Amino acid sequence: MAENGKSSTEKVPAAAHPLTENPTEIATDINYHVKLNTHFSPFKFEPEQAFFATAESVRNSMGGHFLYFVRDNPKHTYYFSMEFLQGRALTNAIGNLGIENAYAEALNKLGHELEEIVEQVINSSKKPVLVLNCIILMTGNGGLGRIASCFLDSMATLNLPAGGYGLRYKYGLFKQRNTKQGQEEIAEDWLEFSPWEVVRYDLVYPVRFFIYAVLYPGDATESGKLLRLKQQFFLCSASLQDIISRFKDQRGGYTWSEFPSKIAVQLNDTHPTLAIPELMCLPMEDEGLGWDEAWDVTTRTIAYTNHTVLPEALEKWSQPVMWKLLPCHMEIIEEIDIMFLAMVKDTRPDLEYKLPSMCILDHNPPKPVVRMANLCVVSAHTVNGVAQLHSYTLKAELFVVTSLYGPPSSKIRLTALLGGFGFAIQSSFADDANFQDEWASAKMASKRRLASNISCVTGESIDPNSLYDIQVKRIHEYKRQLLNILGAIDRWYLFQNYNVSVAEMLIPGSELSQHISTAGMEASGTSNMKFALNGCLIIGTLDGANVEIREEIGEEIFFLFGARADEVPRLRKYQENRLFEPDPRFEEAKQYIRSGAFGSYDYKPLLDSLEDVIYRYFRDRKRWLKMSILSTVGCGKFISDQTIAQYAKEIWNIQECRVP
Ligand code: F58
Repeated sequence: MAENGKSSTEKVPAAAHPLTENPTEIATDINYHVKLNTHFSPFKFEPEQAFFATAESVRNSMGGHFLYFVRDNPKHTYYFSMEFLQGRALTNAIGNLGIENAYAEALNKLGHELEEIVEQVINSSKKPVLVLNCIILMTGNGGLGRIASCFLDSMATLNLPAGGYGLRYKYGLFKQRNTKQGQEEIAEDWLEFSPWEVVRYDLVYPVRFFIYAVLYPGDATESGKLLRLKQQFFLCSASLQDIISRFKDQRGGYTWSEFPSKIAVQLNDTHPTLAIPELMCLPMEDEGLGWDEAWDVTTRTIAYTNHTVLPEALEKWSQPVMWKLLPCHMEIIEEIDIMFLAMVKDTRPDLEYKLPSMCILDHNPPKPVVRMANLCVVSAHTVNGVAQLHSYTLKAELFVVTSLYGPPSSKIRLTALLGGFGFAIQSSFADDANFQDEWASAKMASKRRLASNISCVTGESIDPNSLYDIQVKRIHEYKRQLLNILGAIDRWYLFQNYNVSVAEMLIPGSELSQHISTAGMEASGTSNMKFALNGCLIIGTLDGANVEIREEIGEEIFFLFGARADEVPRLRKYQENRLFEPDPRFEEAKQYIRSGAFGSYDYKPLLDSLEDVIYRYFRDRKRWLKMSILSTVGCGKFISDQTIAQYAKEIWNIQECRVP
């Protein structure tokens, strides 16, 4: 409470800067920012200055939205993520506010084109990739970070009192340049002059660690690992202190027991797991809260999303390192583990044999570790996977014992959307000749845009009438990019620096895309939804969200590939016992690659069995267009707005807070 007995939030004005859609007023406002911004001289009005002034103008008209949330004091959700993979913030903001035309007209009056101005933005999501014949291999990160940004957009679209907490890395992953000698890595100074940052100098919280220069410090060395742990703790501690301080600031005072009815925290994977012991620690240390009350507050506040079932990808931290850096938190974690073990022994002795894999602290020498996913599963009120198959696997195989804690975990599907057509269409349009023509010309326009960009980046020209077959993924063995490369190596292009902006061009411009991970390995996959939603047909395995996409759009418009999850163990055994004979062309292709003589060899037969069908379909233009339209129509359920609406209702229990 503020000193005068009124809560500080009551002093907040209703809105900062009213949103105008009048181009003349907008032009005046942009001019005002040109004159007053702190980065450039007021006498220059080149695209770069115009970009900043436009961004500042848009930013100011958004400010009022936050203030309504503060004034009405509804329950809030905070999304904790070590990664946010943003796209073009200006395009996004203008689009979401529905003021594209007004800003385009205003900029026109000032002698600029909106399309050119938005290109000025420093793309904050530059991720290194290599495209080999439009197979994009991302050595950086993928769906997890992108989904975090899509979710923030959807929270805004749905007027939810919700936001994200992340780190302000000085450098992004790195800019990539592919040369004949290999990959060159260049520091990405993405923060230089960001018009979107608002610094709050009065909000300062003490966190002991202060080093957070880069996203993903190398983890080959102990010091790199330590830095990552410090970053994680920094995110959790500073964010929770900020949340707690806002909570205490609310009208009418506070009691700790009502914290979970005011605040929901969602952990994006295990990277922010330290929020669990920190949310116990802060009120116990600062306000003398007892263990039981702190545990109750924590478990009713925190929910966790798991993004992988691969054991090697489940985060583990060395116990000695944690004891050294965070002794109080380790004491708390140890206590939680003891509680968990006792609970299983008391209530489910039949599951005791599972405890060695389910408990939080793995004491086995030589490397005693803390299993972060287990800590999340034990402490969170809800755990969710990211696709039906993935959630099922989590429940059935990885975290069996969690069902002790309330309702079965993993009930939410998680999806992403970016770029694309955005028409409201129905399946009845799929056979309509006029609609098919419009569809074909929209696809052709996207293909031309992509071709022109590829030509700028690589100097290669691509015939827009050819079939654009594209695969975009983080590099991982289970995603089987290699399989695709084997069939594509003689048709290769170099397309570097894959990022959200490139995706916005690439995905709408594609017609066929590969999602062929070994069934049972991919938690969900997100680009599969983006491609399908953009009328691109999928070659895919029955893995992750492919299963649901195929269900939604219809099996006849999904090119099924490979074995089912339940067949994979048998095939692996076969392979181990040398009973499995791969297609001889597979071996041949591998040998050929080893020989280093790519150019003259014909790789086409390798994928012929599959491609024959595809080319036959592609040549039948009407059939292909119908399938493409039906693919988009069927993808409604994968739009992140819908996912977030479901999270808001089923996990966070928050309501829409409409800005008048
Ligand atoms: C991805 N994970 C999953 N991780 O692989 C994909 O199946 C899922 O659809 C997607 O999350 C969204 O749920 C992912 O992108 C990472 O980027 C890790 C970050 C930390 C280091 C290791 C990769």
